[in-house]
This record gives sequence, C-alpha cells and structure tokens, in this order.
Amino acid sequence: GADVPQEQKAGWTSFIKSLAHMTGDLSSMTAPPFILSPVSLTEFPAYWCEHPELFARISEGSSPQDRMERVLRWFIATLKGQYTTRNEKMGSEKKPLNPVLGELFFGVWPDKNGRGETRLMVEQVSHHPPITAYHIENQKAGVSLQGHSGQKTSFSGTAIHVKQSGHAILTVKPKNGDREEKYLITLPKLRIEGVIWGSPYVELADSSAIQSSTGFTAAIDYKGKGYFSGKSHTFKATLTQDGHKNLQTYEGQWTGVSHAGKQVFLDTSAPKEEVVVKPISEQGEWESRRLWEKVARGIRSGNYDEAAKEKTRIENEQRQRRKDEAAGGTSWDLKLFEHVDSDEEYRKLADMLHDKLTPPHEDGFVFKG
Ligand code: HCR
Repeated sequence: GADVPQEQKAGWTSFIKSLAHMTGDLSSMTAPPFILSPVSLTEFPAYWCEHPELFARISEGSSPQDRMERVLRWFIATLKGQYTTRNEKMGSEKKPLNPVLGELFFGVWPDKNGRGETRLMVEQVSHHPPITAYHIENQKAGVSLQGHSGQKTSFSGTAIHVKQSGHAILTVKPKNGDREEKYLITLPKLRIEGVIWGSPYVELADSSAIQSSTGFTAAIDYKGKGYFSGKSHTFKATLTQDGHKNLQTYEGQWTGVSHAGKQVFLDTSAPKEEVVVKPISEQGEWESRRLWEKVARGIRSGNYDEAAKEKTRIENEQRQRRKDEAAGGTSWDLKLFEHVDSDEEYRKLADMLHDKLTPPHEDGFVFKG
C-alpha cells in the first residue's frame, strides 16, 4: 500500500488478509490507526440534508411531476456529501466509529430566508448487525424524511462491496393544497476501491429508485469510469409514470454537473451547509460526540493508545449491559423509534415499482415523535 504509513504496513497487510474471512460485518473489525475516522456512523444521516434549501423547496412544486423532479434533484445533491466527504476532509474514505446500541445524534439546520428550521434525530437501533435510524423534518416546509440504514460487506480481493439495507420514506405536504405524498427511496450499492493502496474511495454501483405514491418513478443507474463516459461517479436517471413511457432522462456526475436534455439539472458545486450540533458540554451521555469524545480525541491527535483504551472501556461497558439485561430478562428500550416487522409504507410503495423489489417486505423504524 503506497499510502500506508511505513510503521503500519504490516498491520494493513494483515487487515486486508482478514477481509477475506469477513462475515458481512466490516464495522466490528479492528483496523490500523491511520484508517480510523473519529466520526461515528450515527452522524452520517446528516448528509441527507446538507442542502436544506432543496429539501424545503420540494413542497413548493406545482404538480406531482414537478415535485418528483425536485425530490430527484435533492436526492442526487445528497450523494456527493454521503460518499465523498471523508475523502475531502481526511484524504480518503475511513473506517467510522461503530455506534453502540442507543447512541443518539441530534442537529439542526437553522431557518434562512424563511425556509424553516430543519431538525435531525438519529438513534442506533441495533448493534449486531449495526442499524441506524433517523428522522429529519422541516415542519414549516411540510417535508420529512424517515429511514434506517445498515450494510452488508464482502471483499473481492481488490474492492470491498457494500450492499446497503434499509430505505427512506419522504413525506411531502404540497403547498398548493394537493394531498400528502410519499416517496420511497432505495439505496445504491457501493464499491470501495483503492483498498490495497490504503487510500479507499467509494464508487456507486448498480441502481436505486425513488417511487412516489403519485405513480411517478425515478430509476437511477450508477456507473464508474468508462461506462456511460470516461468519467467516474456518473448516473443516469429516467422518469416514468405508472410504468409507462419515459418522460425525461437526467444524466451526469453526482459529484459535478448533470443535465436534463440541454438544461442543467443540478450543479453540485453550490456550497453545502453542515449540521449544527450542541457543544459537547451540553450533550447527554448517550449523544455521539460526548460518548466518543476521548476516542475521537485520541484518533485526531495520534494518541492511539488513549483511543484504544477508551474504545475498549466503552465496548466492555456495553457487553456488561447486555449481560445484565439477559440475566434480568429485560431488553434495551429504544428512545426515539419503534421497531415494526413490516413497514407498511415500504410495502405499498415497493409494490408500485415496475422492477419489483426484493424483499417485498422490510423492517421499519417508526419515529415516536
Ligand atoms: C461502508 C462504510 C460504512 C457505511 C457508510 C454509508 C453506507 C452509511 C450510510 C450513509 O448514508 C452513506 C454511507 C457512506 C459511506 O461511504 C459508507 C462507509 C464507507 C466505508 C465504511 C466501512 C464500514 C469501512 C471500510 C473500511 C475501509 C475504509 C478500510
């Protein structure tokens, strides 16, 4: 690995070897310090709303088709943040902190130009396998997003393949008085390239979809270098209604500019707005940045012994809690969400999709409010 620090080369080689035996959950594996991120996965749902303007303006669309197009634009605009932020901030994709059960993350995007305040609430709802549930809402705009996210990982020898589980459901109350709309958002597959060199980055693969309760579908295909064009990070989306004719095609780079016909559909160079989070001193003990404070400090300052010691302390405490619960016949209570075996909204919207989804049912996490 060309980008691996000299003294961690042996550790990196054995980490890569161990990837071959991985059983679907990479998050719990121990990796060399240079690849560790001081940020927990519970913070990632914030990437859904780093363009709060685009999120809020969905409800201002004048027709179901106009609103579907706004949903697609907002969705494509989130991808750059979701999948390239660590490369921009830390030089490569990194291994996020593996959240503990019950870990929380809260944030807001303040009101600006009357668009309304957007609030984010996140809870780690499962540890084995890791599942993160989130709720984002802008009450004034009448737009909210409810979802959960998990990952299944495998290694092909050169790339890590990540299949995302979970989905998100967007609820929109149109400003023109049309009735409430729901949009099912499925998640793309990821390929993590550059692993051998120690400089991982994400490429999106296969496809994902957005299905509206109004009958509109956006089917999105993702390709890397040399498929649609010589460019990396490209997508091509097609808009249809009730599975009929193709109404519009959108294509370009999800990290750059995309077009609908001759018109610019989205230019991702517009600045993003990071979520505003309370200072650690005002956070509760289950809130992510407070919970991981010392681990994060150790990683940031290169004091890996402190980071490892604190991480072990947190993990042991978690193990003890689970033992106590088992002994007492109790179980951990979720604070913000309620688990349901089959998400009704998912089932209904998935059924409207032309290319049927597997599975037809999915777990859901209902926001308790
Ligand atoms: C796969 C991944 C953890 C999950 C991350 C997810 C899929 C989480 C949900 C977000 O909405 C989007 C997202 C973006 C990230 O790119 C993705 C992470 C990339 C790496 C990480 C692995 C568990 C760690 C891999 C370790 C490598 C870098 C050596």
